[in-house]
Amino acid sequence: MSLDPARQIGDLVRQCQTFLVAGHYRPDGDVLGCQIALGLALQALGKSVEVWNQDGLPQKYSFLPQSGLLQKPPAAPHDFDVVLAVDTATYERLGTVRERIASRKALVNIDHHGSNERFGDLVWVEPRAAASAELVYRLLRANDWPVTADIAASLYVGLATDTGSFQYSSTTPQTLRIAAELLEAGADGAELCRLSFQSFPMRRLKLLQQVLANVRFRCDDHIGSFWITDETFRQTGALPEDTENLIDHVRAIDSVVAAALFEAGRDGIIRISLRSKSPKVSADAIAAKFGGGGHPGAAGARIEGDPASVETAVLAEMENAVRAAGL
Ligand SMILES: [Mn+2]
Repeated sequence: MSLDPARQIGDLVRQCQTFLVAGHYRPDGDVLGCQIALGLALQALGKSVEVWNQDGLPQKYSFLPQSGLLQKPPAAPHDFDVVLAVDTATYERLGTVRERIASRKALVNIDHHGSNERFGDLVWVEPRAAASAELVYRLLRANDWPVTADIAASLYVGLATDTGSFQYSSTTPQTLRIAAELLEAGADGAELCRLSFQSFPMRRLKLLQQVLANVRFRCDDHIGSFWITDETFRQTGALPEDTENLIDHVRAIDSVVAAALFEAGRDGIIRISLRSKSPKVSADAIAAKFGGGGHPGAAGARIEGDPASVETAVLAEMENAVRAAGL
């Protein structure tokens, strides 16, 4: 007999006192919304809570209510009863947060990535959820924990950003029902979308100008790709956090089926972001060939190697996938 994971996690929370809410580095709206919402919910239950992300809070998301709750991990390791990892497909993706956990009695893994490695003592992975925010919402509801207006706003941002404003095929009736309940709980949908999608710093436009001037198409314009390098950041004054969703401008071209962003870092690692618009082309299957993962519509990988060879190999896999789909 398997218990409802939301109830199981609830039982564990009721028995424990000190918590860490952790999430993946290079944070996006979903992981940040989930981390803050869970942190607020645990605080409301009278628990002692830390909310840590290796990269801290990106400036772009400082509008999230009570966002100061989310901190970079401190230098000295802490002891916890429970570590909750949200929206994090592999334990490695917690980054430096891992080193600041001196001890933990239990590790809980709440996520919606199909590629999740199922690490931890209590694992709740639902690839059909459009965002981890759906799972966090269900966790709160299943245990009758209050969904305050601030919690609702955080989770709404998670849903809206991971679904591209409810456009992607990951959006289900349940996604929209949860979104509706979050609005009823006090989230201001229009305002949160304005802050998430209509409030970019000017430097991101400079980045976009440079990116758009350098997009390359192949395979009958079904594949679009571009590079971002240190040089790009230097010339535009943009920050790594400004690259979130840039790839959507390439994805949005009618002929494009699959899009790739290549990012060369100082560490010799090439970070690739992949998007697919066709149910016949799985971005996560392509990413998996390079040790990465994600969702059918959006995935990524980190590859060590020479930039030109990595680009050639990834584009070849994308072309195979597009051709195999008969496109
Ligand atoms: Mn997510």
